[in-house]
Amino acid sequence: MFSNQIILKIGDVMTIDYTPMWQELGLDLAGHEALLNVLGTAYTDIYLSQKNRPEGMGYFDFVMSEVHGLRIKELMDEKAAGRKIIGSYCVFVPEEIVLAANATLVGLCSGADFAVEKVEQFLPRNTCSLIKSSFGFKIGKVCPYLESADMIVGENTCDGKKKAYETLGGLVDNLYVMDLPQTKTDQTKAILKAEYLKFKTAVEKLTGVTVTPESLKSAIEEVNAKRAAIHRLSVLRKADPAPISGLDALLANQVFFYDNPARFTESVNKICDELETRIQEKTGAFPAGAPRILVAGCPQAVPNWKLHMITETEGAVIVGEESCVGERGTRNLTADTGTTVDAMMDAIVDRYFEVDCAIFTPNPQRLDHIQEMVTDYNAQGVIHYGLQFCQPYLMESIPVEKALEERNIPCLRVETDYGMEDAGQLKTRVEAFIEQLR
Ligand code: BJ8
Repeated sequence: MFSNQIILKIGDVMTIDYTPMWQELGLDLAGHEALLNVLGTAYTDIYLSQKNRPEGMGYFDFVMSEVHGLRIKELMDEKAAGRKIIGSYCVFVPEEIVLAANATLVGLCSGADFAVEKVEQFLPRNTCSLIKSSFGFKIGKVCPYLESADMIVGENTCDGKKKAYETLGGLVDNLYVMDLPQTKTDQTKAILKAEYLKFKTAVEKLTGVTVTPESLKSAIEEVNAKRAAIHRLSVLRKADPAPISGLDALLANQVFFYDNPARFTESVNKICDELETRIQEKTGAFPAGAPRILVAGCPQAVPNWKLHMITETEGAVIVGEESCVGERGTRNLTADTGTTVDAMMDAIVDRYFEVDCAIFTPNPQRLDHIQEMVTDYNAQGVIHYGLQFCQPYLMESIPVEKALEERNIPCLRVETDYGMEDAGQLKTRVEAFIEQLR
């Protein structure tokens, strides 16, 4: 896992040395190797040890084994052919605009601790793990996505990110910061449209390609297809027995941000065909009747698999993620009926304005959505996942818990970070919660 190997097809293994590419990107080779070793071990222990996995997960195993190898090589080839790479930290950055201007959007690594001591020279200790991680990957020079990006997009969402981007601007020379509204009114929708138009102009300037009605329509269709495929996978998780583990479904949602969109769509649809057969045959990743849990809260970026691992090791199955690496980020499609760039930009604004991130105030849609998901996915309980020091989601976890309790749906509020120091304590709490659901 995470080695210099390309598996062309089963049984046909070719070794490629990516070191020159990583060197060219300016990665710290020793730090990068240490990171890959940790990731490889974690992936083997957490993912490959699972029982009853769908065969189609072989594709995601392959993607993960090549996440810093073949995928980066593809991006470098795109760059050599004149295409630009844009990195993003948030689902508010519209992939439709990026694709329409002939660029590629990639999610930037922020799911693991790295170079924490150095990071704390730039950020206060009480900053959430996600923000610290994004700095750690930059300062440690271990993220080939970040280093290959021609433009890095930050967004003014929570206070932590807002202020962190001011500092990040001193560490990189290609940061673009997008302003986002924090309330939802007609006026703020107009602000979002103005920001997206500004972003379109910046991307067009970067690529030298003007967005046309044709290119925007085709980009909307491509991103919609990707979202529809991952949503199809989500819907299949409603079955009992669940045809796929929460860990595997989380991985598919994480790969959503890295993979080539067309290939991702095809691979997810293929795995969905397999899951439909499993449902007919009542073959599950977990036995029928296993306690079913919905996870709601902060996004879980690669390789943050901690909560899913702990929960599923205890015998419960996670059936959905109300998260930006999950349904919050993917559930809505962009209307593709517009015929002009302006009409399609309006459709894009409409679509993204529905994202119920906790940075919005008030944010009642999120409470409704969590309850809808509980019903739709037949979840018996909800684990609210909050990263330490994340005020928006930790604040919202209290009304979420209250709303669920009023409906007699048990809710466990978890506040954690990327470290494993609290794994034992977390395991005890999750174990007790699962007992309550049985
Ligand atoms: S749309 S959830 S991806 S902002 S965990 S950095 S909120 S202190 S990540 Fe997010 Fe966009 Fe919203 Fe989604 Fe701040 Fe909280 Fe840290 Fe967070």
